[in-house]
Amino acid sequence: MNYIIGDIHGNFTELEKLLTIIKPQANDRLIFLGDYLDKNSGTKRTLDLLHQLADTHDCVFLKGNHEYVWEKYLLGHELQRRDFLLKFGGLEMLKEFSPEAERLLLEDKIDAISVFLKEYLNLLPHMKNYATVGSYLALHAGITDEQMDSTPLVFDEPNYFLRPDHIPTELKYLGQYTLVAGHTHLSPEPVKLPGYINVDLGAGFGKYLGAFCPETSQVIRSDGKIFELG
Ligand SMILES: [Mn+2]
Repeated sequence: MNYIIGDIHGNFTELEKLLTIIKPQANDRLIFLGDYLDKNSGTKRTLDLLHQLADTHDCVFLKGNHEYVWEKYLLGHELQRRDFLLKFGGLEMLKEFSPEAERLLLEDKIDAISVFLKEYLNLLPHMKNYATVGSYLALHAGITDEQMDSTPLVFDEPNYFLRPDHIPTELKYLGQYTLVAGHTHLSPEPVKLPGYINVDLGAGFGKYLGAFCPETSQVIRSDGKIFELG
Protein backbone atom coordinates (compact mmCIF):
# COMPACT_ATOMS: atom_id res chain seq x y z
CA MET A 1 0.00 0.00 0.00
CA ASN A 2 0.94 3.63 -0.49
CA TYR A 3 0.11 6.27 2.09
CA ILE A 4 0.29 9.93 1.18
CA ILE A 5 0.62 11.78 4.47
CA GLY A 6 -0.20 15.46 5.03
CA ASP A 7 1.67 18.35 6.65
CA ILE A 8 3.06 17.32 10.05
CA HIS A 9 4.41 20.72 11.21
CA GLY A 10 6.14 19.23 14.26
CA ASN A 11 2.93 17.69 15.55
CA PHE A 12 4.58 14.49 16.78
CA THR A 13 1.47 13.42 18.72
CA GLU A 14 -0.72 13.22 15.61
CA LEU A 15 2.05 11.57 13.58
CA GLU A 16 2.43 8.85 16.18
CA LYS A 17 -1.35 8.34 16.38
CA LEU A 18 -1.66 8.08 12.60
CA LEU A 19 1.18 5.55 12.33
CA THR A 20 -0.39 3.47 15.11
CA ILE A 21 -3.57 3.27 13.02
CA ILE A 22 -1.87 2.65 9.66
CA LYS A 23 0.66 0.16 11.06
CA PRO A 24 2.82 0.42 7.93
CA GLN A 25 4.20 -2.93 6.75
CA ALA A 26 7.73 -3.37 5.46
CA ASN A 27 6.60 -3.21 1.82
CA ASP A 28 4.31 -0.17 2.22
CA ARG A 29 5.44 3.15 0.89
CA LEU A 30 5.05 6.35 2.90
CA ILE A 31 4.95 9.56 0.89
CA PHE A 32 5.13 12.68 3.04
CA LEU A 33 3.76 15.89 1.58
CA GLY A 34 6.27 18.23 3.26
CA ASP A 35 6.20 20.91 5.96
CA TYR A 36 7.76 18.68 8.60
CA LEU A 37 8.41 21.41 11.16
CA ASP A 38 7.42 24.91 12.33
CA LYS A 39 4.24 25.88 14.25
CA ASN A 40 4.41 23.02 16.82
CA SER A 41 7.02 22.07 19.39
CA GLY A 42 7.54 18.37 18.59
CA THR A 43 10.20 18.84 15.94
CA LYS A 44 13.00 16.76 17.48
CA ARG A 45 10.77 13.75 18.02
CA THR A 46 9.19 14.20 14.59
CA LEU A 47 12.58 14.26 12.84
CA ASP A 48 13.81 11.27 14.85
CA LEU A 49 10.74 9.28 13.91
CA LEU A 50 11.02 10.21 10.23
CA HIS A 51 14.68 9.14 10.17
CA GLN A 52 13.70 5.88 11.88
CA LEU A 53 10.92 5.26 9.34
CA ALA A 54 13.33 5.95 6.47
CA ASP A 55 15.55 3.12 7.75
CA THR A 56 12.75 0.56 7.88
CA HIS A 57 10.35 1.63 5.12
CA ASP A 58 10.25 2.99 1.62
CA CYS A 59 9.77 6.69 2.42
CA VAL A 60 9.45 9.57 0.00
CA PHE A 61 9.93 13.00 1.51
CA LEU A 62 8.43 15.76 -0.59
CA LYS A 63 9.46 19.36 -0.19
CA GLY A 64 7.04 21.89 1.29
CA ASN A 65 7.26 25.66 1.34
CA HIS A 66 8.78 25.52 4.84
CA GLU A 67 11.58 23.29 3.52
CA TYR A 68 11.94 25.62 0.57
CA VAL A 69 12.34 28.66 2.83
CA TRP A 70 14.63 27.02 5.43
CA GLU A 71 16.84 25.78 2.60
CA LYS A 72 17.04 29.24 1.01
CA TYR A 73 17.79 30.77 4.41
CA LEU A 74 20.25 28.29 5.90
CA LEU A 75 21.95 26.95 2.79
CA GLY A 76 21.39 29.81 0.35
CA HIS A 77 21.98 32.55 2.94
CA GLU A 78 18.98 34.49 1.64
CA LEU A 79 18.47 36.52 4.81
CA GLN A 80 15.26 38.15 3.60
CA ARG A 81 13.62 34.72 4.11
CA ARG A 82 13.77 35.32 7.89
CA ASP A 83 10.50 37.29 7.82
CA PHE A 84 8.62 34.20 6.67
CA LEU A 85 10.20 32.12 9.45
CA LEU A 86 9.22 34.70 12.06
CA LYS A 87 5.70 34.94 10.73
CA PHE A 88 4.90 31.25 10.15
CA GLY A 89 6.14 29.37 13.18
CA GLY A 90 9.89 29.06 12.57
CA LEU A 91 10.77 30.88 15.76
CA GLU A 92 8.36 28.77 17.85
CA MET A 93 10.02 25.68 16.41
CA LEU A 94 13.55 26.92 17.20
CA LYS A 95 12.63 27.57 20.83
CA GLU A 96 12.60 23.80 21.29
CA PHE A 97 16.34 23.81 20.52
CA SER A 98 17.53 26.92 22.33
CA PRO A 99 16.38 29.51 24.88
CA GLU A 100 18.32 31.96 22.70
CA ALA A 101 16.22 31.14 19.62
CA GLU A 102 14.81 34.61 19.15
CA ARG A 103 18.20 36.34 19.25
CA LEU A 104 19.77 33.71 16.99
CA LEU A 105 17.10 34.20 14.36
CA LEU A 106 16.94 37.99 14.62
CA GLU A 107 20.74 38.15 14.27
CA ASP A 108 20.79 35.58 11.45
CA LYS A 109 23.11 33.21 13.29
CA ILE A 110 22.88 30.72 10.47
CA ASP A 111 25.73 28.46 11.62
CA ALA A 112 24.29 28.04 15.11
CA ILE A 113 20.78 27.39 13.79
CA SER A 114 22.16 24.90 11.26
CA VAL A 115 23.72 22.89 14.09
CA PHE A 116 20.31 22.57 15.77
CA LEU A 117 18.66 21.59 12.51
CA LYS A 118 21.39 19.23 11.35
CA GLU A 119 19.04 16.23 11.07
CA TYR A 120 16.60 18.30 9.04
CA LEU A 121 19.33 19.62 6.76
CA ASN A 122 20.47 16.04 6.19
CA LEU A 123 17.01 15.17 4.89
CA LEU A 124 16.74 18.15 2.53
CA PRO A 125 18.95 16.88 -0.32
CA HIS A 126 16.84 13.70 -0.48
CA MET A 127 13.55 15.54 -0.82
CA LYS A 128 11.59 15.44 -4.05
CA ASN A 129 9.10 17.85 -5.54
CA TYR A 130 6.46 15.28 -6.43
CA ALA A 131 5.76 11.58 -6.67
CA THR A 132 3.23 9.67 -8.75
CA VAL A 133 1.18 6.69 -7.61
CA GLY A 134 -1.10 5.26 -10.30
CA SER A 135 -3.35 8.11 -11.43
CA TYR A 136 -2.34 10.40 -8.55
CA LEU A 137 0.41 12.99 -8.32
CA ALA A 138 1.45 13.84 -4.78
CA LEU A 139 2.95 17.28 -4.14
CA HIS A 140 3.01 19.86 -1.37
CA ALA A 141 0.91 22.67 -2.83
CA GLY A 142 0.00 22.73 -6.52
CA ILE A 143 0.67 23.53 -10.14
CA THR A 144 -0.45 26.40 -12.36
CA ASP A 145 -2.74 26.44 -15.41
CA GLU A 146 0.34 26.70 -17.63
CA GLN A 147 1.85 23.55 -16.14
CA MET A 148 -1.20 21.34 -16.69
CA ASP A 149 0.17 19.93 -19.95
CA SER A 150 3.87 20.33 -19.33
CA THR A 151 6.07 17.32 -18.78
CA PRO A 152 8.40 16.87 -17.05
CA LEU A 153 7.05 19.05 -14.29
CA VAL A 154 9.67 21.65 -13.36
CA PHE A 155 9.06 23.33 -10.01
CA ASP A 156 9.49 27.00 -9.33
CA GLU A 157 8.85 28.90 -6.08
CA PRO A 158 5.05 29.25 -6.57
CA ASN A 159 4.67 25.46 -6.75
CA TYR A 160 5.47 25.23 -3.04
CA PHE A 161 3.04 28.01 -2.12
CA LEU A 162 0.01 27.82 -4.46
CA ARG A 163 -3.40 27.86 -2.84
CA PRO A 164 -6.37 25.93 -4.29
CA ASP A 165 -7.96 29.09 -5.74
CA HIS A 166 -4.90 29.40 -8.01
CA ILE A 167 -4.78 25.72 -8.97
CA PRO A 168 -6.97 24.27 -11.77
CA THR A 169 -8.60 21.85 -9.34
CA GLU A 170 -11.36 20.80 -11.76
CA LEU A 171 -8.88 19.40 -14.30
CA LYS A 172 -6.43 16.53 -14.21
CA TYR A 173 -2.72 17.08 -14.83
CA LEU A 174 -1.86 15.72 -18.33
CA GLY A 175 -5.53 14.75 -18.51
CA GLN A 176 -4.92 11.80 -16.18
CA TYR A 177 -3.43 12.70 -12.78
CA THR A 178 -5.36 13.94 -9.76
CA LEU A 179 -3.18 16.06 -7.48
CA VAL A 180 -2.94 14.99 -3.85
CA ALA A 181 -1.77 17.98 -1.83
CA GLY A 182 -1.44 19.49 1.58
CA HIS A 183 -0.29 23.06 2.32
CA THR A 184 -3.73 24.64 2.69
CA HIS A 185 -5.81 23.55 5.64
CA LEU A 186 -9.33 23.74 4.27
CA SER A 187 -11.22 21.47 6.66
CA PRO A 188 -10.71 18.76 9.29
CA GLU A 189 -12.06 16.45 6.58
CA PRO A 190 -10.40 15.75 3.22
CA VAL A 191 -11.61 17.77 0.24
CA LYS A 192 -12.02 16.00 -3.09
CA LEU A 193 -12.42 17.79 -6.43
CA PRO A 194 -12.08 16.26 -9.91
CA GLY A 195 -8.38 17.12 -10.19
CA TYR A 196 -7.37 17.81 -6.61
CA ILE A 197 -7.51 16.09 -3.23
CA ASN A 198 -6.52 18.02 -0.10
CA VAL A 199 -5.31 16.05 2.93
CA ASP A 200 -4.03 18.85 5.16
CA LEU A 201 -6.31 18.11 8.12
CA GLY A 202 -4.77 20.76 10.36
CA ALA A 203 -1.90 19.11 12.29
CA GLY A 204 -0.15 22.49 12.12
CA PHE A 205 -3.06 24.02 14.02
CA GLY A 206 -3.38 21.34 16.70
CA LYS A 207 -5.91 19.32 14.68
CA TYR A 208 -5.41 16.13 12.68
CA LEU A 209 -2.95 14.47 10.37
CA GLY A 210 -4.37 12.63 7.36
CA ALA A 211 -3.14 9.91 5.03
CA PHE A 212 -4.61 9.12 1.61
CA CYS A 213 -4.30 5.54 0.43
CA PRO A 214 -4.67 5.40 -3.40
CA GLU A 215 -5.30 1.64 -3.40
CA THR A 216 -8.39 1.92 -1.16
CA SER A 217 -9.37 5.55 -1.98
CA GLN A 218 -9.59 6.14 1.75
CA VAL A 219 -8.27 8.96 3.88
CA ILE A 220 -7.28 7.81 7.34
CA ARG A 221 -7.35 10.53 10.00
CA SER A 222 -5.13 10.49 13.08
CA ASP A 223 -8.15 10.14 15.41
CA GLY A 224 -9.15 6.94 13.61
CA LYS A 225 -11.91 8.35 11.42
CA ILE A 226 -11.94 6.98 7.86
CA PHE A 227 -13.18 8.92 4.84
CA GLU A 228 -14.14 7.08 1.65
CA LEU A 229 -13.19 9.16 -1.39
CA GLY A 230 -13.97 6.52 -4.01
MN1 LIG B 1 2.88 24.54 3.37
